[in-house]
Amino acid sequence: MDILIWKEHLAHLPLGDIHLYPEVNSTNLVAEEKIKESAPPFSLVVADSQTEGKGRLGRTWITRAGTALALSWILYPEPGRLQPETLGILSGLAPVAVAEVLQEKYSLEAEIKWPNDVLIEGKKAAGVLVDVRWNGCEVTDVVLGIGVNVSRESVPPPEELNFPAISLEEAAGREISRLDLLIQVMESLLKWYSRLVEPSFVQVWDSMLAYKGQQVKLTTERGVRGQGKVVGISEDGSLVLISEAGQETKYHSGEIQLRLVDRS
Ligand code: BT5
Repeated sequence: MDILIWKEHLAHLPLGDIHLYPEVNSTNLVAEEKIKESAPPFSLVVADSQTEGKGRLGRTWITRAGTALALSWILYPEPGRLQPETLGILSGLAPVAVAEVLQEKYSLEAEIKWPNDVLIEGKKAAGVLVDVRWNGCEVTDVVLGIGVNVSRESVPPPEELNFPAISLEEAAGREISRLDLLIQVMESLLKWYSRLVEPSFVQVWDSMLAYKGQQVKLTTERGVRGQGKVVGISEDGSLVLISEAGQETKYHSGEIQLRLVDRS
């Protein structure tokens, strides 16, 4: 990653400060530091590699130098824009932005495994970590962390994975510029952030949903939370499943993991 060249190419985007690093512990942790130092809205932290990349629920995200995108975007939602009930929508922002870029710019059949993994050919190509801070009922700041596997070397060995993974270059069968991808993802994030509370956002998220009509199981660390056929995303960003008895239930993302039920 040539920091000067990357910075120059990102300069036209309506972002806050842009911080690019060869290596950090986690771009989300660096972004939290930047918030404490009063980073302006839409500031961006990007790293070529992470030594302690964070996944959800204390898991680890592996980012090897020169192979992937690891970025964190700082948002300060204006008061009243996101309530606790609509916060689920925010978890769709990054996957929708990334999946749209992959579909439109790279002709990849990207899908979203609710709440926020991006799959290609049923394997994980990108993961998203949303860190939110509250003051009472108001969201004060959000760090949207996105990791995308770009070159084949970005994919960790199978023993390090809890779900099959893939890189964009493997799926596309060609080289992909990480800088171009970063610019496209930021453009898409900016577009969808401005439309987050419009019904069209959830419709697009729903149209990208993986496993529609298939049986899935939702689990937490404490066991199975629910099971049923995937119906879609509801207007608050929750996942709707239908049971065999025809009962529809909504699930909020929180600590949930989704897995396809193997009926063979
Ligand atoms: C995620 O967690 O998918 C969220 C990943 C977010 C990473 C970004 S990178 C920039 C920003 N800064 C950070 O520190 N984090 C964010 P989760 O669903 O919990 O998946 C984590 C699990 O995926 C791990 O336990 C591994 O099994 C697997 N994994 C680790 N690295 C991977 C990779 N590069 N590709 C695919 N799977 C991976």
